[in-house]
Amino acid sequence: MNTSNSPLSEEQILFFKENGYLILENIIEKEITRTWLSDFNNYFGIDISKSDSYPLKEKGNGKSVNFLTFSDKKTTINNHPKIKKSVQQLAGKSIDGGMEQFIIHAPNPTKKWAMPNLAHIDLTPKNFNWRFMVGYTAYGLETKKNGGCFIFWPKSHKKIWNFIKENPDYYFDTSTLSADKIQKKYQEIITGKPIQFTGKPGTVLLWHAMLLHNGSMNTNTTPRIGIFGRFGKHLKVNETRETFKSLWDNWAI
Ligand SMILES: O=C(O)CCC(=O)C(=O)O
Repeated sequence: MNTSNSPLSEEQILFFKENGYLILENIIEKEITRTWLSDFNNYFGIDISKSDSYPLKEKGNGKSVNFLTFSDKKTTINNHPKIKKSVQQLAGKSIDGGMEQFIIHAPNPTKKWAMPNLAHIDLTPKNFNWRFMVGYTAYGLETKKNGGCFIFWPKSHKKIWNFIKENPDYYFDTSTLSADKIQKKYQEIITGKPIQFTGKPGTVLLWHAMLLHNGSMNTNTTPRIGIFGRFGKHLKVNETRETFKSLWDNWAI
């Protein structure tokens, strides 16, 4: 990785196209990842070292919560110059960051880790006039195996795109089926071993919008502090989100 306007190498771009994800190690500076931790502490009013009393609700993957308060917009990943340039290299200059959030999975060390029952792709709401292209995940604390990792199925972006092309009833943008039914179908067609994204703060996982993924249980002793966001393009009048001519039709690669 270099620092020019084209930070990604050809190998990285090919890897992203083939696998639907790309891991950028140590791309975010420590000063920034530290602010995420203090945002987390301020939000809960707790000290990070006291990991047994997070005021979180029980959900499918354990206790989790979404919250949206970044203390400083400059410290969000959407605005990070190296990330933005990398995403622009993949998806073109007119891409914008949006829908950034923290998603926390509280520690649950007394439980036995198990795979999540369901997985999904992020269906951008129909009335959201945006072509969602690249998602990202980063962590505020080092996240190890079974520690509430973001789980994803490599190469699933291609299978899901091809499936929708052949089965337009399952295209979320125009489908009359419920989101639940659509997601279940996507899950049915994906086989193979998923990957738990483990990493230190500062490392960012970029993922294709149609990559099958989910959160997972955190049976370790530290909270999973996830920072998530999405990059997409605002649609012009009468522009559709997908042409289904080529998977990379609206991309720069
Ligand atoms: O919490 C996670 O690791 C996954 C979150 C997720 O699936 C999503 O934001 O769509």
